[in-house]
Amino acid sequence: MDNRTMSRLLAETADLIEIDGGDSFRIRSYRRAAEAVEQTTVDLMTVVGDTSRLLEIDGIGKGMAAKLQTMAATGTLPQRDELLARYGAGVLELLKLPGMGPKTVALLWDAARVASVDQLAAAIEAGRLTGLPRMGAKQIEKLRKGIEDYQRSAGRFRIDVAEEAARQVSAYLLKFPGIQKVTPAGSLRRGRETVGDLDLLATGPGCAPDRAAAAAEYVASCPGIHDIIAKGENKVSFHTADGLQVDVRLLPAESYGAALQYFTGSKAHNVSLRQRALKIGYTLSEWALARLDDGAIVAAATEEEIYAALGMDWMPPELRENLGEIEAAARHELPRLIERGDIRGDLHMHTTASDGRNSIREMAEAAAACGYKYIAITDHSKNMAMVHGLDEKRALEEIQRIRELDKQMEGRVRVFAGVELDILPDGRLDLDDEVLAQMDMVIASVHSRFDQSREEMTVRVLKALENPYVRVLGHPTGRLLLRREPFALDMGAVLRRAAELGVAVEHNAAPERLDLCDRDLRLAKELGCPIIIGSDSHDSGNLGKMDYGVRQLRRAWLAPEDVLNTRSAKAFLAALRKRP
Ligand code: DGT
Ligand code: CA
Ligand code: CA
Ligand code: ZN
Repeated sequence: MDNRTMSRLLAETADLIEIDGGDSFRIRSYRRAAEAVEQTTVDLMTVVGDTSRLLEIDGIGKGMAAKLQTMAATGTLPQRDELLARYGAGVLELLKLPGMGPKTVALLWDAARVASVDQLAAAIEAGRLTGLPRMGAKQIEKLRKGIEDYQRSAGRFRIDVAEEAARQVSAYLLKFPGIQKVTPAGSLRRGRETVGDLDLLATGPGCAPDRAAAAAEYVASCPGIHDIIAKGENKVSFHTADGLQVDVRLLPAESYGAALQYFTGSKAHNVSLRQRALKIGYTLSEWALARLDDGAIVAAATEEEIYAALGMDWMPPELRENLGEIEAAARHELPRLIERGDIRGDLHMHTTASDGRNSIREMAEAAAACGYKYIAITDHSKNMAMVHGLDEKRALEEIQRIRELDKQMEGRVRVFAGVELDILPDGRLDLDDEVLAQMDMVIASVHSRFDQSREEMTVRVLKALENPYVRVLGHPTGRLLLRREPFALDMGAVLRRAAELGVAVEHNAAPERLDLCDRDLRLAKELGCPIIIGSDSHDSGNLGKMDYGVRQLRRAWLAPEDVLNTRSAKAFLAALRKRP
């Protein structure tokens, strides 16, 4: 353990004691020791056995000397561990937010049981900080901004944000005469719901290894660059103003396929693929698939050639996670994955009746323009008071309006009447059965009390499924990517019961949700639970975001027949849970 780490552990312990309302003398002695350890030029690990040497350091007394010895011997501090067990490691993350000290963390913990950045974001979102001492609107806004900045720099970016950045950088790159083609690789090409950094591959006559200098110069002048991380002949890395890292690689056309394969990954897929290549006497690199013995190139220009030379079918990037796709491609048994064009209806959208921005008609027209045959209008129910959710009376009126509009659409797009119905904290539902009985599409969703225990939440959701009018479980984990963790839930139990009852689970395609995730979608299929996809659009311009969801379905190996809304309107309705 180096001095820096020891100093950090001591400082964190001081903060934790302060959060815990501990003795100020103790807090000060930890802080002084942290400073002393930080400042000293002595490498403490080399002298830690000699107490007298430790005591020579200004700021270290007998008690602290013993603590340094404990840290050196065990790599940790019992006082710190104890407090972390009480509050969770998330409080240390909270302390990294701008303007956040132990006193504020203590206040947030006492008043709102907030103990992590995600919980703070959720508490702000839910308005739970309003009215707390020292938490005026200005202060809350500052916290919100701080969280945004923190999360931006702490790491990953949503797929829609990354895709927009890829689009902008690509458009710029393609204006350079020597660049003819730009392809996103990495996690974005594999359709992951978040990306760590953006990998862009560019090729064309100006990208050859020995004459890419001008192209690299051009890349480095891309508008919107915050700082250049690295600049070589064939690779330029930079941050955008939002903090997203972009790696641009310039490649000759003859090895483009090998590079695309390599930089698409995933790493686990590549490792497995390389082993397969070695077994048949080939070596696979970012430049080519070549023979081991004489280095002769076997394939390099396209991915298809490379996979074919390895005895495999080409496979969609969404499958490349080393989850059996290599074996399936070698057996020529890859599934025909679902595509956006297979989706015939969008089953989750809001209108001005609750928190949407468009009318029923506008949503229907937008759906027609997308080529859909049917939609369901699913506004919120009354428990969502802040968005003016529908009570029984308004829900009945909305059903009327939907039926009328459905007639007026004359079959161009069928418009189903539905609701996104709150599952109340005790598992009861938010509208009377008599009203639900008149709807085609009842999506039941959890929108409150995300903090319930796994048992409570599981009982709550299972109870909701038992209502015979519930046909779909909406966004089943409630996650908001990079903002709110999925709530605790026994997913296996819920999906099994849904399968028995014929309740479908939703994949919510809104890019901030993408819920269920790919792994749980695979589980749903395994358990025989019907699956639907909906865009959860709150704006007629958002229907196209369905694409992000389709990519998650593909990552879950789903074929068109695995998803109910690839069927005709009639077949779709027939496949839903039967009403009593
Ligand atoms: P990310 O950026 O964290 O969302 O995930 P990726 O998959 O985009 O990872 P990244 O950007 O580090 O690398 C892009 C691809 O390059 C990765 O999917 C596979 C390939 N790659 C990177 N490093 C290695 C490596 O050490 N070994 C192998 N086999 N492939 C690698
Ligand atoms: Ca990446
Ligand atoms: Ca990268
Ligand atoms: Zn919802």
